Amino acid sequence: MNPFCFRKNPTNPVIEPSDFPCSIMYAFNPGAIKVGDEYLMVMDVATLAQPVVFWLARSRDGVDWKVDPEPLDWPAADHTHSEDCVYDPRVTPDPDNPGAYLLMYASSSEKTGCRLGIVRTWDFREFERIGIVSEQGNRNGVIFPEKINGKYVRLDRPFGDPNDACGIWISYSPDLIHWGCSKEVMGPRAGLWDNLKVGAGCVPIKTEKGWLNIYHGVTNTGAGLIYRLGVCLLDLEDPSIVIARGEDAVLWPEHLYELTGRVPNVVFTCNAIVEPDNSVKIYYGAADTCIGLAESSLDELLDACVRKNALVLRPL
Ligand code: BMA
Repeated sequence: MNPFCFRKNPTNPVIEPSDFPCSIMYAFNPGAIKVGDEYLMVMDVATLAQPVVFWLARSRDGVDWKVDPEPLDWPAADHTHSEDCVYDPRVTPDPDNPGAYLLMYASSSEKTGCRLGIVRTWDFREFERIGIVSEQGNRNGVIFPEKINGKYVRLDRPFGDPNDACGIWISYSPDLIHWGCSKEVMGPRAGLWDNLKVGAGCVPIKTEKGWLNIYHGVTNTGAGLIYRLGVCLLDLEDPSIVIARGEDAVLWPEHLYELTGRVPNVVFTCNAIVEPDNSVKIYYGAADTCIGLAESSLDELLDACVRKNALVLRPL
């Protein structure tokens, strides 16, 4: 069994700030999907003047990307909230509207803090606001691609003080606007690579064995945080139940473009693309500065969900 289940593309980073038609500072944390034969990604972009906005890029082969001339035409916030900055878009096919997509994202404002927002789009040009759907102090929201027991389901990561430990929670909704029945799904693990914070990464992938999630885990080294990715499997009918959670990280910062940048030592993903041959692509933010591509397969990721690490010290 190969412990390195992701292979990073040798041409990484596949998108970097110099690929943009105008000067920007950083491009990272994309939500990426495949529509027909075309790959699309909506990414976080820090412009020279503003905090983070969303920007679209397209590709025919998943490696060479063409970045749009301008940021997305993002709908203005209504009177109910303010939004200075948007980031970390997760793109889910809309379970009720074939051909449409829901973007769940972090909506941040100096006045009201960070909350989760949802918009719907049919063409990635126009975006219809569904609403701001969490309390203050929440991000890393991910909507499942199917309703479960008639309800929309999401994972998210509520937080208090940004340096406190936090875990992945689940909530349910009849209409995408009102969410409830929230409970914790999994938290950090003492002694392992994800011992401080864990948050949902990609939109969950339905497999015969359960909902596969590639999640991020954070550890504090004393000299700063490290963001890595791991895998877990949630029950198909009741995704608040964790069936399996691999002990090993499956992707971690190791190359210069992942180790240095706006925020060093970060790999972070928002979506995974399953190809017809069951290979899996993730596009990931590297050091909150540029974007890498890593490839694996469903089989390798499912194996990684049940893998123990023989070197972990266990109580006698
Ligand atoms: C998380 C999010 C991500 C970011 C990561 C590392 O909390 O804010 O957007 O990539 O921190 O800075």
